[in-house]
Amino acid sequence: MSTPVLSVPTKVDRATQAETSRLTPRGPGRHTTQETLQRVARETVAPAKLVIASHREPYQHVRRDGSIRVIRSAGGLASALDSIAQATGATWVALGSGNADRETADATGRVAMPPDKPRYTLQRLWIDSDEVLDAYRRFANGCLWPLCHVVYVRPQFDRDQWEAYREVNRRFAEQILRAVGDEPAIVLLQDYQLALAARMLRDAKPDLSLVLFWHIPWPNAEVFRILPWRRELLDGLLATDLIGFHINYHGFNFMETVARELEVHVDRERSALKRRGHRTYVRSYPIAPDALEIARTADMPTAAQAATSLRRELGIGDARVILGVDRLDYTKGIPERLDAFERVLEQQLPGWDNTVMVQIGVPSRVDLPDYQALQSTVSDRVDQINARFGSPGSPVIHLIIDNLGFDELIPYYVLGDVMAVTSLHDGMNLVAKEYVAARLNDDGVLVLSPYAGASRELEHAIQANPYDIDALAQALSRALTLDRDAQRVRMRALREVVSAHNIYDWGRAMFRDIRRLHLTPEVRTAREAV
Ligand code: GDG
Repeated sequence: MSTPVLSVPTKVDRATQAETSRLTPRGPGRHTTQETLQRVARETVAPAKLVIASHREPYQHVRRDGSIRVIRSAGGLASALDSIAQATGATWVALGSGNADRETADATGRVAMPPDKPRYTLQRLWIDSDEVLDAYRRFANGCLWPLCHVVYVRPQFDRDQWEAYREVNRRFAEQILRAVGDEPAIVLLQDYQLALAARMLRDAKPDLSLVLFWHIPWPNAEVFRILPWRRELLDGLLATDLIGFHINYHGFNFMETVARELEVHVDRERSALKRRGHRTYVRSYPIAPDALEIARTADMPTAAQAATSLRRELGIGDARVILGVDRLDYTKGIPERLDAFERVLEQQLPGWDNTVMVQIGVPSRVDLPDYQALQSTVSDRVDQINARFGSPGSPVIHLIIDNLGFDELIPYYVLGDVMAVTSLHDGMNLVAKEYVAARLNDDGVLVLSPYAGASRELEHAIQANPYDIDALAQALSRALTLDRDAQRVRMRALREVVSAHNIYDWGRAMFRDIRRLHLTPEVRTAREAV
């Protein structure tokens, strides 16, 4: 699943295929298990050390009602990285964020994880100044996030925030170096919060193998060039040996941006950038959920029962359900989705009758004004549309602002007849793939924005431009009226795609490339010695 120029085929994992055949259709090949990923990671890393670094920690300690609980970070990405860390005895550096994090770690912030069966070290990092921490977050989420997403929300350029961002990256680099010591090591950096750390690490310890995965889009060079500190940021990223994106297009944009801003040799043959003798490979690794785990949960009788209870609790009887599940983020196109549904209702487009929308909005970045504004816009629009088309006690849109557990979320996927993913821009969008993974009966329809990375793989979704409200309304209407046979044809094709790659393939492909591109520490060291 690794592209662009090099496509790396992986072997069929036969044991898993047998197990998955009932719950997931036979995709074009294979399914990596957690164990396979762990083996590949171990083989790749040994005898070096592995350090993972991310903004968010995999486990938080939280004190509530007098007792301390461990909360595991939700989602497939956290669990894949957790398996890698466990298999390799890694050190994972992340910001401490739980209110009982300090008292549960040792004096240097180290704590053994997972709590019940310790296999690796979580190295918590404390940034003592709230001001620096806040400014770092604001730079990441108020500048880099809108800049990379091209959603016409003006990025905030603030020198103090940039400096705080650099400072927090420096603190990450320091902690990583401490974890590495004198040993050869591979460092896996996660995302746009850590763009500068690689350069600091490379300067301090040139023999490190540095890999970074960028989870959000990379815009085109023309958009990126407004960032006042673009050269330093790009220089930071070019200290990596390998940088991964979800789709080729983001990688191409990145290469183009670097070529415009810095003196580099663009090696299209290898899909790499060479600068001052150092080569950075650019690859795509489309992320995916654990489709089997989702299918297993959706297959449990409790999921169907929960979906039925939801119908009762929401009072929606046998109405068709258009579902939305998103962090409350302006990149997700939630107001556009509401506008399109309103148009379906006002124009009485086919399928309008006996249809409701259920929108789950997970609160996010609530300290930033753009996010507060979005939450009010969404609530106000829902109220307006309900006042126009609903009746007391039976709204046409149910807005649920909550952070649900994984087991609570799956019944919504079972409930949704139409899933609307209308991102204005999105690195991948896991929700689209999770919905497909949960549709065991091959029914249901996915309406998908072409600006989500997922649209590259999910070609059998009904795709519609979320900026074009009429087109989106037409797409919803079409989805609502698609007959069962047509649903089945599309959903089967989608399910083959989603079951062909899972989150473990994502990690495995990266480790394979580390080996195949000769990026492991011992090979790097041998090469440099020649
Ligand atoms: C970034 C990029 C890229 C949703 N509601 C609840 C909940 N979720 C889970 C979903 C899904 C995840 O959150 C959301 O992932 P997305 O990919 O859709 O979006 P971002 O959060 O913006 O993620 C994105 C991703 O990174 C991975 O690289 O795909 O493009 O923007 O897994 O299931 N989880 C829980 N409760 C909820 O209420 N527990």
